[in-house]
Amino acid sequence: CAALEPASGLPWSQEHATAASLAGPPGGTRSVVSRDYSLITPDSRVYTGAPGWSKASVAHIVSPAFPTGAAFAMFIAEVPAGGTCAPAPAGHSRFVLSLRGEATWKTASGEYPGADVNTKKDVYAFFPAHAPYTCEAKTHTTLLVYEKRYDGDKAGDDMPQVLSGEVETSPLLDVGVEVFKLRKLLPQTLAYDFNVHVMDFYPGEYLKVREIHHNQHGLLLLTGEGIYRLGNDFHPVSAGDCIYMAPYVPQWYGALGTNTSRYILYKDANREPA
Ligand code: UGY
Ligand code: MN
Repeated sequence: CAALEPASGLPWSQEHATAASLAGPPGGTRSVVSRDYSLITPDSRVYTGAPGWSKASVAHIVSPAFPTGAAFAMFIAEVPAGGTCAPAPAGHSRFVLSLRGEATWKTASGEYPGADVNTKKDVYAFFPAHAPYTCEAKTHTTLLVYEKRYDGDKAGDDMPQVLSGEVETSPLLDVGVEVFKLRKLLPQTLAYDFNVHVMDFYPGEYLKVREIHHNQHGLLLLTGEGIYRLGNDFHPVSAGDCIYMAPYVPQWYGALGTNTSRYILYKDANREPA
């Protein structure tokens, strides 16, 4: 079936893999999957066609298939020029961050006038579960995608909206005792049942709080390198690495190297622990 043909072109993540780890010993990888977290480095990613997407290939990083389940999905999609995306599964919201390339997103039949979105590198977009849309790549685009079945129970009449913006122009937020720079890309209101954080650390900076919390995370390290603590394990990490954190897994990051570490993460929010 044509829709399941893999994309042409070198996946973004395998460009990282060439430098980071494909040159290492055969069979060696920093990737690890444990009961309550996974670290998936670029050399371990497996791309496949995805139903309803044309020309595209996706690497699933987080999904309900994780041994202890996951409340959301995270994947990286490679969509060559002219390729199209399927919408999120029925009842699911979708957040995308463009890692490179350009794409247009149109909501169905003008139902949400003015809500059409163009994505290019570092532009993000959010599509609520009730707003169907189509997507076409103008140039080869690489997308980080988060999807979650929408829990509207607490939202009342406050409906989530189609949103988009640029990471860099999204405002910096107060971080209390912490030192990293923090952006939250979605509104902190009951209409939204998760948020997406972007966090920047200069080399030598680290999380003051050795976090343990009920919320799940799906993280992509966009730039830099450092040490990620997951449970009792300390992992060297570098740009391109992805991490899933299950509820209550101890977590901590220390930035090393010479470049700013920037990571993006999914965090369920605005609901009681379920
Ligand atoms: O908001 C958070 O839970 C975030 N600070 N966690 C993390 O960076 N691992
Ligand atoms: Mn956290």
